[in-house]
Amino acid sequence: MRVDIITCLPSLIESPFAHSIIQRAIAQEKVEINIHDLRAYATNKHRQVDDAVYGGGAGMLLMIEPIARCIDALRAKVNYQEVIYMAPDGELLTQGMANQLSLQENLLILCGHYKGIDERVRAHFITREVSIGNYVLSGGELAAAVLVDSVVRLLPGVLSDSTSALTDSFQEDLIAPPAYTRPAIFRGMEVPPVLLSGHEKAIEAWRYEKALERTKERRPELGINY
Ligand code: 6GU
Repeated sequence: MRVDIITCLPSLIESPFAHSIIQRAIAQEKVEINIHDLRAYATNKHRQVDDAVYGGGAGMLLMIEPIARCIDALRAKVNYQEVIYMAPDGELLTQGMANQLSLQENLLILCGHYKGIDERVRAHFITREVSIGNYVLSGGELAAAVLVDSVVRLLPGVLSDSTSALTDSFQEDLIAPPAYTRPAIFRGMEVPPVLLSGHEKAIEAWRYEKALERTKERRPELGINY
């Protein structure tokens, strides 16, 4: 997979990709992540990428011209299945959306200011708008990092145990069951004995039951029909 990210704050979004699972996915060439500084596509000598809103009002909007130049330059080389704009009023990111995006070859992601971008960008360049939740962030960068993380970890070969993505919370609309590691007893707190029993079938049944219980208790809206 190839992911291109357009931002006017490149350093804000570099670090999340420089660690752990995503860093390894990049090193193993399962994904290529390219960050593009919008300022490099500015047209005036001040490298201006935002301007005041027509009609008045507070805040600055990202201008269409640098964005169009940047997207055009990228599109001349790469065929993107989706051109995503990170926006608080976009479609809510779900595990289902991450699964679907993980099947694509090339994604282009545009991060905006919190006041947003010129509406003509949304109308003419963007194929999909994504939000990571019902709260407002100061820009799209952190949201883009969340989106990319949720997608890249699903790419084949990225997680060492290939089944572990399938047992995540939210796959199958279930919350993951409780999990334990050594020691078996800590200050009198015991690990459920079934997990130490070695009975694979019994363990699987226990985990499924706990996953159902947890989902009902914590996130009943996720419910599949039990
Ligand atoms: Cl994608 N952007 C911003 N600015 N705020 C958000 C968001 C995105 N998702 C939730 N809040």
